[in-house]
Amino acid sequence: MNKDILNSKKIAAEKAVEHIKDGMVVGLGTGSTIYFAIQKIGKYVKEGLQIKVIATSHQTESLALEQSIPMTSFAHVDGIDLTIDGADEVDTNFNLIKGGGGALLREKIVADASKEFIVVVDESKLVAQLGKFFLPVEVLPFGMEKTMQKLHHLGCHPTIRVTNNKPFVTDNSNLIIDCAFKFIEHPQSLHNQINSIVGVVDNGLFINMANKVIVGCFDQTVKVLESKPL
Ligand code: A5P
Repeated sequence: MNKDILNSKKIAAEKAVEHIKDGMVVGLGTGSTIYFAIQKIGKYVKEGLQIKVIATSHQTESLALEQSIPMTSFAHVDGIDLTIDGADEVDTNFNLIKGGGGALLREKIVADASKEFIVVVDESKLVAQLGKFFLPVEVLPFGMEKTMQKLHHLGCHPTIRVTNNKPFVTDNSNLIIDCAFKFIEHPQSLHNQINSIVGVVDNGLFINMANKVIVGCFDQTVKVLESKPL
């Protein structure tokens, strides 16, 4: 990955970590931006920060454990104070496409359970309209051919995500169908239409969920964007 992009991800992630306070339950997203947040949190934990973390993927869980960050689960906490996560696209209304790393379902569950949801991105992720990035949809393996046809009828080109010549399997033992829409005019209604297809578990549109977007710019400055009240 280009050095400027990596550094922009790093400064955005590290800025978000400044919002973590002692005693918090923190949700941690998945991906290359969150990697930098985990490294910074690990440093603070070693210096005495007292937090508990819920991870959105096995990948994030192992990275957090490598840093000796204390983990917890929904069985042990009532809710999450703050979640920090990346995104694949962010529009001007703070609607997101997520799931490029395949963790969208757990990411949405964690974001939904959070009092505050901060999104961290490099500036290339900011778009006027969502949809240039394919929309990831998590589906049950059973009947996925039928599910895929129904997604096609919504006006996209759907393809099953493949890694190393095998279908990509999520942490929930499901598959990901990447849907190329090119542009998404009405994110909320598309979200609802997709999730009403039998066989779909969830899709990567995160509507009205982010409270703050922290953007790492290529000139190495950081912008903190606050969501407008609804
Ligand atoms: C993981 O499933 C995704 O939702 C990521 O949050 C998203 O793809 C951003 O990833 P990067 O931080 O690697 O760009």
